[in-house]
Amino acid sequence: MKLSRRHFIQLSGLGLMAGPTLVTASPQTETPHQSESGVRRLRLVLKPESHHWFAPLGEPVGLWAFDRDVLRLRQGEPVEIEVENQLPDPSSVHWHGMRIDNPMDGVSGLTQEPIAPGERFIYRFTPQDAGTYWAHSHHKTYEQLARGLYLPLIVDEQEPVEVDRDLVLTLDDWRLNEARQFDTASLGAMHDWAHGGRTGNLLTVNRQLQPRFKVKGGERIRLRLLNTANARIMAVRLPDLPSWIWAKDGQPLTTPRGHSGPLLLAPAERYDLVVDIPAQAQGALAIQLQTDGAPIDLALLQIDGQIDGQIGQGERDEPQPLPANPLPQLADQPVDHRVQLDMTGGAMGGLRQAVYGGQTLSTRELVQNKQIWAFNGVVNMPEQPLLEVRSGDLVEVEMLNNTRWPHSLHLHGHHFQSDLARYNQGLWHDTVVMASGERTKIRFRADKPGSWLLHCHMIEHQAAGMVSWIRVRA
Ligand SMILES: [Cu+2]
Repeated sequence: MKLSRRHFIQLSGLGLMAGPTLVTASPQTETPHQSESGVRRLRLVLKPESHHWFAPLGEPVGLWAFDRDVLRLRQGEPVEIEVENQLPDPSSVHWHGMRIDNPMDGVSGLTQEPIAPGERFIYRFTPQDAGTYWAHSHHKTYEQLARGLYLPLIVDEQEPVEVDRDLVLTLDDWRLNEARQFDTASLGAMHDWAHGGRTGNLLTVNRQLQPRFKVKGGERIRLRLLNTANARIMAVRLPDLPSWIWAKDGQPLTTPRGHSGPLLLAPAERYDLVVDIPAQAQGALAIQLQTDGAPIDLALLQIDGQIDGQIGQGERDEPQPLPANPLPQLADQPVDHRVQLDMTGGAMGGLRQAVYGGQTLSTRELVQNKQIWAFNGVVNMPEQPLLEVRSGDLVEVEMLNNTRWPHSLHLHGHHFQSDLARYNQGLWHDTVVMASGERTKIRFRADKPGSWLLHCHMIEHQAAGMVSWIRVRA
């Protein structure tokens, strides 16, 4: 079975009748608060969502949020982020795609204790890589992510990149009930966990319905796309304009690649694109989600005049590559460790038994424990890591998707390369999507000591078993 449109569940028109929201400005870099030591100090609050953005029904029910829309950091600038938990439940913050020290990785139960309600935790790190990342809860993630506990995280290059506009589009879907409220009753539903995960019936961009982004004719735009959905793989159709892929999962391509057609974003994947708006463009240009039926408008680029001067009047030169990040290189090096990761289970997967908590259980017993997916015959976190390596070792993991479902595999703390034909060779990833029956070899240099998760980012699959870890010794 290939990744096909039948994975994209038909959306109802629920909520999409609401009027579009006009977005007038792109998120700005906030004023830095630097201490004398040169460390920038920030505070983030996890809290219940205070305003309703999808239905005018008074107080929102069950939605959670960070207390800002976007977090912008600067490459190479040390940062100290105090996270305060004002939620009724414990939580933690994972900095997805950031190559930082293991104790700052934010995985509750592995790299830290969860932050209790009313408590704080200070995350300290220095962003090594510029690019598009995100922060999200890594505690009971299937629930907290669905409730909205995520935040786009932009790391600005040390020298500004030349574009006329920088837009961040955070794509998500939400499941609403018949009262058009966030559906809390179905959180943790086993049917979702055993199938394609929790998909929603309402699409948003930056937590808004069909926002309009003002742009000008002649502009060159950096368009950052990020899929924060729990489980929905999105095929995004861009307006038919000169476009290039500039970066994947934060990491620049050596040569920007011209792009047309739908762009597939599995949960947690990001793309940075360059999009040139023709000088004479008018009206609104739609960014759409491809579905089984008619495409759905996710957001609109609203043309609002033209930029001044000569630049942008004609076709522009192809974009230069973004400055490279200091990734450890892989080319022409002998592999130190090879290991297989065999994915089994799920609905129609024929899983008979698997090891859970050190015991071999039948499928029925597994389901009683809400477990149904296995890595190498083990469901959920094994006591022993998938692999134990030394810092500096080159690692190859051969991943086989022996299930009937696609999966979005994420490795913490490292970027890797994959030989999947779907992706351009040489691309770096922290997350790749694998179709049913597919296999890929991923390679990375384990350069950070600690315990690093490897899990499916269709996050119900992680909750129901698809998670392991790698130990890197100093
Ligand atoms: Cu999965």
